[in-house]
Amino acid sequence: MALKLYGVSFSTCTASAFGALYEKGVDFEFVPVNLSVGEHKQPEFLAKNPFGVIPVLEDDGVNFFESRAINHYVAHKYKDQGTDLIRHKNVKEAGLVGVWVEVESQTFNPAISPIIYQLYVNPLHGETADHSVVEAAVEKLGKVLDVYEAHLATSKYLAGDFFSMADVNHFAYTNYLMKTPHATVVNSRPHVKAWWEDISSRPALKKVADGMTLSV
Ligand code: GS8
Repeated sequence: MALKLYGVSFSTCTASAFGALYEKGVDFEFVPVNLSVGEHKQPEFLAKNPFGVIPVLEDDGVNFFESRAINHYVAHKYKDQGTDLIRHKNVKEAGLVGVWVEVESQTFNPAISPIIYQLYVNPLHGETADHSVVEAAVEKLGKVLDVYEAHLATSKYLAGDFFSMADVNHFAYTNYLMKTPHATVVNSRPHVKAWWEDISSRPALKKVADGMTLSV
C-alpha cells in the first residue's frame, strides 16, 4: 500500500510533512481532511491519531503523527533517496541535525507560532488577532533570531554547511511569517535573510509554499 498523508495543504504542520516527502522524492497519496466539518474528531480519524490533529502519515497500516516525527520517519525510511536530510553517513553531522531539529521545536516554534496563530488561524475561526500577543511574540522571535544570525554567519545552513531536516522543519511557519509585515524580523538580519532566501528557493519547498494558500 502506498504512503498516505492525511491533512490540509495550507496547515503549517501538514506543509512541514510535505517538505520532507518532496525533498525525498517519495511517492505518496495526499488525503485531504475536512477540518470545517470536524472530520479529524471522528472515530475513523481518531483511530489514526487519538489526539485528533493533522497531519498523519499512514504506511502499510501503521500511523505516524507529530509532523517532526513524520519527517524523521520519512528521512530514515528513504535515507538512500532524494536529499539526505539526516546525514546518516556522518554521526557528528547527524547529531547536529538533531540539535537544530530540537532548537526548532523547543525554541523557534514557541516564539513564531503565536504570530501565525493570531494572524492566520484566529480569522479562520471568526476571531480577530490580538496584536499585543503578536508584538510580544515578534520580540521573542527577534531574540531567538539574534542567536541564529550569529550562528548562520559561520554556517550556511542550521546544522552545518549542508541542507537538512532542521531547515525543512523551519520552513512552513517562516513561509507564513514572510507574508506579514513581521517579515522584517528575518529581513533585518542579513545571514538569516540569506538562509531563508536559499531554502525557500529550493524546488521542493517552493512546491510546499504553493499549497500554503492562507493569507493575512
Ligand atoms: C501539532 C498538530 C496540530 O496542532 C504536529 O504535528 O507538529 N505538534 C503537532 N495540528 C493542527 C494544524 S497545524 O497547522 C490541527 O490539526 N488543528 C486542528 C484542531 O486542533 O482542531
